[in-house]
Amino acid sequence: MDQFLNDLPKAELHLHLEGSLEPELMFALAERNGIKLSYSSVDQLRQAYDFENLQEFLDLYYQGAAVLQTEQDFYDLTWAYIERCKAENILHIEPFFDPQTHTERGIPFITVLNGISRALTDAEVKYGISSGLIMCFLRHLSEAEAFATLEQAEPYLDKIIGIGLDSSEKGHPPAKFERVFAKAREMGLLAVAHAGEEGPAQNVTDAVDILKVDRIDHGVRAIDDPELIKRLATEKIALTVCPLSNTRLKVFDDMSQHNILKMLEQGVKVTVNSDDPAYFGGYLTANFIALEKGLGMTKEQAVQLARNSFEYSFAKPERKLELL
Ligand code: ES4
Ligand code: ZN
Repeated sequence: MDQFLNDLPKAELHLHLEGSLEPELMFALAERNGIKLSYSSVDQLRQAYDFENLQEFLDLYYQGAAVLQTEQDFYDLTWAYIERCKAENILHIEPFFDPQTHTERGIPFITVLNGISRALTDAEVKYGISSGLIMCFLRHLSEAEAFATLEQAEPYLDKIIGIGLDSSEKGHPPAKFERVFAKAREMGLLAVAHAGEEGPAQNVTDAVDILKVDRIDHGVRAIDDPELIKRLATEKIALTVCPLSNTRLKVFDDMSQHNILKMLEQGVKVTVNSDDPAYFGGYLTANFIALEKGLGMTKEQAVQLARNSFEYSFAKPERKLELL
């Protein structure tokens, strides 16, 4: 079954590039850039990856991203993820990046974007892996800062297919970014948002109704609102669910408690994703394997989940036909 899940053709629709920064690469980049990390070894750093909630993770994740300085650093980060995609038969990707994490520390937006998009172009040329890059706003920062980020992206809209919303969900509801999302959609960008990860089902409803997103990231708390579950199913609003992330951040106590297959059986268009694989103990195949071991996912369910990842991707119609 493990080999079957690895070889199953898949797309990944919820992956933070900064969350694919493995400790080994973090140490190598720190060395290359003359930065001192507050951990003395890769092992010591890995031991710190023991989180009680989303915020504890985010604190380490933003700290780790500080080693990323040059365009080549962003290239190397993205390329390392693409090599994993190649190894796991991931044919299409829609990765996220958090420009504000970098521009806030003085790294130019274009340095970040050029490094990432050069790697994505190479992925297409060398491996035939198609992609669409999604720029996320940090929801703990202000609306004005999100607008400024959108403005920085404006000359490069050929390199970005959509916007997202991530970071601390509690205290930062979707409505805070209503106007930024409206502007981005006017500019022709697609939209997604993290909602219903740690926050309530209402955030999922609001992301759909107020931000008018094309897809929801996580969305697992939608289960608390049966009418919303029915609506997500009938309106085919897909959820990018991240099983290992949810157990590592204690959204669910144990994989046996996860609701992804329950939602699948209720007709919700759920997909499997790895979120921040360097921090949560596994890439996409590992997430599928965890669902088999923890929830008894069948081969047929795995095939349906992988199919959903193609169907609810933002790939161009002609590419979708090849993938499906
Ligand atoms: C994230 Cl798991 C998760 N949730 C919200 N924001 C994030 N950024 C990176 N990983
Ligand atoms: Zn995420």
